[in-house]
Amino acid sequence: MSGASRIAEQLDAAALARSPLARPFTDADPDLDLETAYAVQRLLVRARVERGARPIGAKLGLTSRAKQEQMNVSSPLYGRLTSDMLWPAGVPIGQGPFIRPRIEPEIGFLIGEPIPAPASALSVLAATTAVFAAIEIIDSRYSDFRFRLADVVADNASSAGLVVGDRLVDPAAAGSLRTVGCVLRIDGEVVATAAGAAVLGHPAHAVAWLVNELAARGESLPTGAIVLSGALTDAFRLEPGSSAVAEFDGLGSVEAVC
Ligand code: OOG
Ligand code: MG
Repeated sequence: MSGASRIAEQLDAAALARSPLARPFTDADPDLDLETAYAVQRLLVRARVERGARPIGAKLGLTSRAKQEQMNVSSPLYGRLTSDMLWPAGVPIGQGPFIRPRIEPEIGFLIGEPIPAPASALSVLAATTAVFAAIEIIDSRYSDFRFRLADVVADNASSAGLVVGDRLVDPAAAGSLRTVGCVLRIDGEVVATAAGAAVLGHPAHAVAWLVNELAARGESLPTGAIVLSGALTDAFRLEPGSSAVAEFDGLGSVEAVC
């Protein structure tokens, strides 16, 4: 069995059992490389597809300074989203399939046409059918979210779930995503605020980074893909019985209820 298959098997089993791995792989293998880690992601998606899910898009992670500082990892990364990760807005998620979930406010993109590489924020916006408010639910298959870059890439960038707002906004009508304001409330209390520029200067720039990274690995975003451009703020633990609302200027709001 290759290194990637062995790692994928352990991560998949940890997710299914809701039982985190005690140590990240780089503790024993500090040389674990990013290509192996991205190969692990592909195997994890394959396992989900074999269980009936379908790929729906991708997510950026660690695209904001807030998140990089929170996780002590200084490089962006991406992961893959599948249909079994979608949760309806406002409907209690309960424990769901998660170990210790956290929520993040994000700006979502619905991709309407192929984006050639090298991509830019402008070419991404030109190919985007709609932008929308989203809450990403992240979870780590490593105990206490302790990992280095290669570990978290292998763990599909902590992908676990997403809740999507009900307003699809034409990017031309959305105003500048650089200055769009975001307010995150948990149980009514404002816990964080940010602007779109928190995400690599402009959320569309983060999507362009993703397109270019995928192209370097011979991949591309299919038409109809959903892309989460990365958290604007820290991630927050969502306790059972509580509600998180992310509100964005011009994009409306979205609620995740635990
Ligand atoms: C990695 C995933 C981070 C984001 O939006 O920054 C992420 C993690 O913090 O576990 O999804
Ligand atoms: Mg995220």
